[in-house]
Amino acid sequence: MDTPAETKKIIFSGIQPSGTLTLGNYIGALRNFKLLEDEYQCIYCVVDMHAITVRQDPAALRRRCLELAAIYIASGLDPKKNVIYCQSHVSAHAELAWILNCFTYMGELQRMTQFKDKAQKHADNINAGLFTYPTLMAADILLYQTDLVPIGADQKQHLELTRDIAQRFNGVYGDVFTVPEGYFGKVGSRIMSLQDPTRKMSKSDPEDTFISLLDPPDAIRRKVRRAVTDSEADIRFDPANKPGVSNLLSIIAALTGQSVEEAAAELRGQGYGKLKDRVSECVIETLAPLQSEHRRLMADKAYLQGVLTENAEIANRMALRTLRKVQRKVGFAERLK
Ligand code: ATP
Ligand code: LTN
Repeated sequence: MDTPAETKKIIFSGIQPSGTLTLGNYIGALRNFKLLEDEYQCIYCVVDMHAITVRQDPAALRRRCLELAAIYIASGLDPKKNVIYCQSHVSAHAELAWILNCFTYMGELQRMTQFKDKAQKHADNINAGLFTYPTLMAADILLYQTDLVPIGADQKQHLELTRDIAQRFNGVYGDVFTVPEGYFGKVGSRIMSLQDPTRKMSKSDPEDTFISLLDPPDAIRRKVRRAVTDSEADIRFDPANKPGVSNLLSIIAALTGQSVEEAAAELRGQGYGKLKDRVSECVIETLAPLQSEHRRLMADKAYLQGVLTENAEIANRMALRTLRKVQRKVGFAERLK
């Protein structure tokens, strides 16, 4: 693939290699990545620089970067049509992030709920990277003149901030950045933890709170069977009063294409055991082809490394166009080469 055609609109999204992806990542983000593959030029990034805002084991992080690239491909994304690469391989991300830091207010960053959550979870390591995480995310998106960003509901606030930064910068220097829109799936844009259905499912939480995309069928059945519900026996979608049951219904709806009401109607009167069996069945069926393709890809690391290298070159060419323009606009000394 050459530098992508200029006529197509751009999609950009990223996932952190901070653990094995969860069913929440899949339903909220990954499965939407493929929907617009033909209409848009899609760029999917392994955001390893974001991942180190929380302490990572180096060997595990390196392995998970390849694992995530394999998951992107196993979910059906063709690496010849989609630009799949690692954030740290394209230095323009860090360079633009610095400039955008100078266009972002402390007060804006202090309001970010992800920062507040993570600062609480990692009270011993509230580093500056965790605080400025959203300006790096803004750089990721704005570097590629992105039109659309498929993400889960938890990232809406970061996307709003990205739009504000872009508009602020454009207000000073003219139309430098495309102002991106979010793309949220109709159901499942916030899948909740199996153990605490008032919190979102997260890949860096304890094992029994999430279903991993690579969990074998027996682990999926076990985790779903232990999922927290409530003391009634009524199967209905009511997130405020029945968060656990509603979460399970959202999973079924997202994976079958049914509405949550249809999923509830089909199971009405059958008890939570049957509801859970249905969830496990849908999840196992959805993940089986992804898992076997992932296994096949992980056995060929040279291929994965080749994909990442080639695509980083394409991403780099695209990103530099924006970065050079931004550097000129803010008044950095001219480069002769
Ligand atoms: P971490 O726990 O390390 O912060 P995470 O599981 O929250 O990670 P990210 O890599 O931050 O995952 O997110 C990747 C994508 O998945 C984002 O678009 C995010 O909005 C989406 N996502 C994450 N968790 C959920 C969830 N529980 N439900 C729906 N979408 C989700
Ligand atoms: N911040 C996101 C991951 C992320 C991202 C991005 C998503 C980093 N850069 C650019 C979309 C576009 C998260 O924590 N889920």
